[in-house]
Amino acid sequence: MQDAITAVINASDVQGKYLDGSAMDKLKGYFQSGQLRVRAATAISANAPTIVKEAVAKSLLYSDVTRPGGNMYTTRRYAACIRDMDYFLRYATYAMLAGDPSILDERVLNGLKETYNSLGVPIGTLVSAIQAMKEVTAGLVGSDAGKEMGVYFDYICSGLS
Ligand SMILES: CCC1=C(C)/C(=C/C2=NC(=C\c3[nH]c(/C=C4\NC(=O)[C@H](C)[C@H]4CC)c(C)c3CCC(=O)O)/C(CCC(=O)O)=C2C)NC1=O
Repeated sequence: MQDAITAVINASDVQGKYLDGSAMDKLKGYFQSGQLRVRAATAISANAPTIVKEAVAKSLLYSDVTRPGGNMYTTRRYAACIRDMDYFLRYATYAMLAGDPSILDERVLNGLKETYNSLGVPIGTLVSAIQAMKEVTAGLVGSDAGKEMGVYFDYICSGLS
């Protein structure tokens, strides 16, 4: 896994150079947003079950996916779906704290699309559930932190599409 600091340092190291102005600006931006990131992560971890529940209510409940024949039908599959939503929220929060999406590639997206396809998990429906979670999260943490979380929710969605 990489973070905003190692990303900048690795890029300079590859060229055998000290950090230049634009690398320093990237670091400055990251450090200045530190408080915002930590505050958002604190709020999200204290409210994770509520965020997931609201996102599911907004996007999945009472849709075809929860009816007989739907991929969320049966308690086991419903629970697997809620668990997946919580994974996405938790890993997006880690990536937001790190300021870098590499943890999503390594621990979430790797092989996931193939798994979903083989289990018949409808990816379009899943993507709208993640988008609903993005909105619910922004409502909780405010628009600046919400935008930052949005980067990583969108990253997950494009990794699945
Ligand atoms: C930390 C990284 C990580 C992720 C992301 C992950 C996802 C993941 N979700 C799975 C299943 C599943 N995922 C869903 C999810 C859904 N179905 C829907 O219709 C909805 C749209 C959606 C919820 C939003 C369902 C229903 C299953 C069970 C499918 C089945 O067994 O038939 C499976 C198959 C194995 C299992 O059932 O546990 C994996 C590996 N596992 C991991 O370790």
